[in-house]
Amino acid sequence: MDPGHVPTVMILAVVLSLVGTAVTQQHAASFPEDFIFGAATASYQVEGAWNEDGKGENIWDRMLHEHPEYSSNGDNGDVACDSYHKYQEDVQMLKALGVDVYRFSISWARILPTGDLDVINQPGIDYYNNLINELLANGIQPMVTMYHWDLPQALQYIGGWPNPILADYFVEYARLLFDEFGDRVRWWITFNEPASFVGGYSSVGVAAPSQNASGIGDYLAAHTVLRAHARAYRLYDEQYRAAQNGTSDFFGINHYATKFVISGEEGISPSMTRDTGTVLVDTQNYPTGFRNLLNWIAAEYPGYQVVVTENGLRTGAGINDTDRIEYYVSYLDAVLQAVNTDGVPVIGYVAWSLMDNLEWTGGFSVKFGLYEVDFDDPDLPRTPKASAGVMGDIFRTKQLPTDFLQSFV
Ligand code: IFM
Repeated sequence: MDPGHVPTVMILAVVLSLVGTAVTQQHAASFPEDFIFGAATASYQVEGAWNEDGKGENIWDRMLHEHPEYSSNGDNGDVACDSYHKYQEDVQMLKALGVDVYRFSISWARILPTGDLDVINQPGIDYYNNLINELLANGIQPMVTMYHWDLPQALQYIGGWPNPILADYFVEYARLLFDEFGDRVRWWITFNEPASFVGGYSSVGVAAPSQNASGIGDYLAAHTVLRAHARAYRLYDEQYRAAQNGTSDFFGINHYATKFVISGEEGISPSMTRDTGTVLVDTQNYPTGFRNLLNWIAAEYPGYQVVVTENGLRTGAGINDTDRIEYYVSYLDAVLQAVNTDGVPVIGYVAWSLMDNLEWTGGFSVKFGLYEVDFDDPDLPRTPKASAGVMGDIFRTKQLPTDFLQSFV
């Protein structure tokens, strides 16, 4: 979700001047030759075809059908960007951007409509095979998120993530993904932003499945997710890694903004918010905060390569998105300083998002895309924004435009 919802880095009792946060230091503006660039989406946000070709219902389908009032303008993912039918066009957009990887997620209910292996939906498997093959044919590596918030509704009927048995279901789902796609997928991500989606068990109307069990359901869900992650990792490590490649583990981090907090208590009791013992003072786009965070990760998790799996800016409509360009260039400069000056082993960066899409309950009016999607036109045409041009140059040359950097010092 947007920076208002996603805890990123918390700094206690820090007062920082945000004036002049742009680049003032001298440093090389080139990323390493083998640095990986990409763009991201997620199944519910772009695929549409919510009930086509045997796909099962998921918890976001259910919530936004039953409660259209939970989302801006009653928007939902029934059609979204129609990437289920337009994936070839999406791949051409990625190719035009010059990306090395495309990060997308698999809709669990599209391949397992009831959540388990009783029913395997071959058209769903075919869809992801076609997408992966199309990417590879165009020189783009798939980076696959196994779970980006769209749990099969059938598994919510048995309690969803707070039920520990969900870890068993997830491992069997993971095994199917490794079996079906692992011969071509080198990048696997188990869960996107667990801290966000377990929030679906702590409040109503913010995230699916919209269950009000604050301070209990979200913790139980988080526990199951941690176990599911660990078990899927072990499964891959022990049964697939040797046969499918010689890959290495990486630390994936999504980052949007820096939060400034002070000690204190806020939020209802019980709640995760209250348990943090912090009060949010401010949220800012502050690239130096990201550089600090990357340094913290390197110190806390030594030996792991780091991939920035999401970073981006929400804006309003329009293709002359200079605010997005400023955001991306200044954040990429922070990454570059972390790599070249601080020696943090960041090996890749994935922009959120390839195109405008359904920003969950924020609907379609919140824009994150490098490509504009015209949601008023039934053909859902895509148009590159100004940011697509600048990011395409960065992705292809692995260089930051220093003239642009200087322009907002
Ligand atoms: O759109 C979301 C994405 O699904 C998860 N990370 C944050 C993005 C922007 O809010």
